[in-house]
Amino acid sequence: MASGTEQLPEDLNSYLKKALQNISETLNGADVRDAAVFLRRCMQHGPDLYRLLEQLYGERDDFPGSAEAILQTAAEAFLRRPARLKQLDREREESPRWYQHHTMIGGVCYVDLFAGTLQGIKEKIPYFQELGLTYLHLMPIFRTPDGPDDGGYAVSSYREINPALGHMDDLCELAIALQAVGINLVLDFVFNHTANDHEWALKARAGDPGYQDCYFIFEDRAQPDAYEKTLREIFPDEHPGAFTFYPDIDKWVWTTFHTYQWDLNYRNPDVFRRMLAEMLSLANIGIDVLRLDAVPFIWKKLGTSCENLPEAHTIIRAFNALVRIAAPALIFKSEAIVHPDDVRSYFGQGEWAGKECEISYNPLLMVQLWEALATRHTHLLTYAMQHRFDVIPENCAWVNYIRSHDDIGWGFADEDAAAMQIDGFGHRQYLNRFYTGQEPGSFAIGYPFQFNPRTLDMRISGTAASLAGLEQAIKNNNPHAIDLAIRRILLITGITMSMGGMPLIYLGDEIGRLNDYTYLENPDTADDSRWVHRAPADWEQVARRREAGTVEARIFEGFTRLIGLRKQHPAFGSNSATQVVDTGNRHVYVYLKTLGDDQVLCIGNFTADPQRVPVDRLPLPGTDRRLVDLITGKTISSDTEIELSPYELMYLSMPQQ
Ligand code: OTU
Repeated sequence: MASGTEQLPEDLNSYLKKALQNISETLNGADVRDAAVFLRRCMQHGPDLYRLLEQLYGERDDFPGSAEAILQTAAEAFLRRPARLKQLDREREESPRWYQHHTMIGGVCYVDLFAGTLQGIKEKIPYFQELGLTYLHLMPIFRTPDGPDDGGYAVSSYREINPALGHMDDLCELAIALQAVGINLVLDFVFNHTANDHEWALKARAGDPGYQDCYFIFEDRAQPDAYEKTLREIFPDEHPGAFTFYPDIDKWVWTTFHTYQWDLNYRNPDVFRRMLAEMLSLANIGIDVLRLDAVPFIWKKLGTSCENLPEAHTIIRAFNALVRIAAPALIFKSEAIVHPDDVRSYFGQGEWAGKECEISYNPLLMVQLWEALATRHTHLLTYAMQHRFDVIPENCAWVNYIRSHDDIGWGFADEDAAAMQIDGFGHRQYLNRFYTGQEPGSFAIGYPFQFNPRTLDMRISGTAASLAGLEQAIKNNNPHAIDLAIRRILLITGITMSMGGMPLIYLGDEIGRLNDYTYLENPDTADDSRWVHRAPADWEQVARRREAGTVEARIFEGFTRLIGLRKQHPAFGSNSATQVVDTGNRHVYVYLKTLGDDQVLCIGNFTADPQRVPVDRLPLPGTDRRLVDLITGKTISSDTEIELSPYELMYLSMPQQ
């Protein structure tokens, strides 16, 4: 074990040598070129990996043996990697930033709800192509417990597909079919917890101490009570605190989310190694992006919130280094729905910038868009984006979205709100009232999720269309209100398409899917309002996208127009500059996108009234004021001000200098 940094090089050498000796036998069976590739990557990423593993596990007696075993697991996975993926590895090692391209368009769905089975998803490929998708996230598809399974986020086996959806062969076939048409496949890596009937949990429940050490299992309430002093309650509706009593073992188990989701103990290097094996076996199916579910929670320490701890980052860095060695075509997407500073930290910071998750959900943009729609004011949105958008490592990218399968929690920074003279707590209460339809003038139909009577905290469920006013407008049979709702949806969607990063469509939103109340009839879902926005696809409704004048056609055409424009404009990709502009009009949101010669000025009106923006407040280079709106094709006639209709979004093309 290393006792000081001055000894590191020697230790590192002996670690790499020993580890490589161990795997040389395995590699002997490999193609000479393959073995050379593996060794080259070990030399490149091994030093980082060793340092990271030493930080995590160096104090333990089983170090560095545990670190050698980890590299051995990576070598074994590398050897099993199919030739077509090794080819992709080579391509992506040469041009690693494929996910930043302006042609990237993401979609996400549940397999069962969208198309029944994996085979069904394959049959929907033409639909994905019609939309222009290049990234498809299928929500959890692995075996889960009978009964409630948190929409698949309680995984019983990472190697078996949920039999209702198909088999591993179907997934492999689908991965190949998607690759053939240029659609990247994205799956969840639910690695903070397993289901309580995962093989390891069953062995732990049977009393095996080795497996009990894979989880956090306590004899009595002493430790749980001590931890809970500083923990946030995540699913308070479901169970208070973070622990669940299991009578069969007469013990308390750490369950951050549902009672049947057991948190994994990454203080045990064997958990790290086993989960690495699961991760790389997913990579070897041909997964392009792994969504790291609930990443803030993976390390626990007494006396802390057990969220976003430094070791959580160390684990991601170590996993990333191992992926660069064994399956570099794969990238990570961070799912951290926390304070914006913490969200950003999962891209990696300082010397680790760009070495954790290459892409990340952008929950801040999402909540700010809904915030601006409710308040009809853009100053908080503008301020937050000025400070927090264009500040990520250059090899990274935001994933911008308006809705996901989860709830909306008002995760703006209280500091940002305060800078705009807004009280964060009061503002969240207002937004909760607005989106549950309790605020006068609200257009939204949404529902509370996980109301916590102690903190008064709650989050919001509902589809994008219902939250944007479409459900209410249709109920009231009000064509004007329908028009406004469609404009709201297209306004915020158009911002996610153009601001920089990759847009992600929660499939169903492209045809204005409304809330669905049938979940209330099913005891497995009735207690979780998120199911209101998780309805089975209605393919008759989807077909109406082709009937001119229907709501579906209007929304779908809007989406495809925006997607088409994104695909034409390199400035809408992730490697362009974003200048968010305060124009003095607090009802419009303005940003300039620039990449080389390509410049587009985007202006969105967040009110149901017309808005005017003085041209001299806009960052227009030179004196040539001939602007064309790419969305409508219209030329802007006035050279003193730009007028926007209700909720209008313009993509103004800038004259070439
Ligand atoms: C994620 O969400 C998933 O997206 C949810 O669908 C799961 O229920 C959950 O993990 C457990 O697997 O709290 O309300 O900071 O906020 O991981 C959603 C991240 C959640 C958490 C997030 C979690």
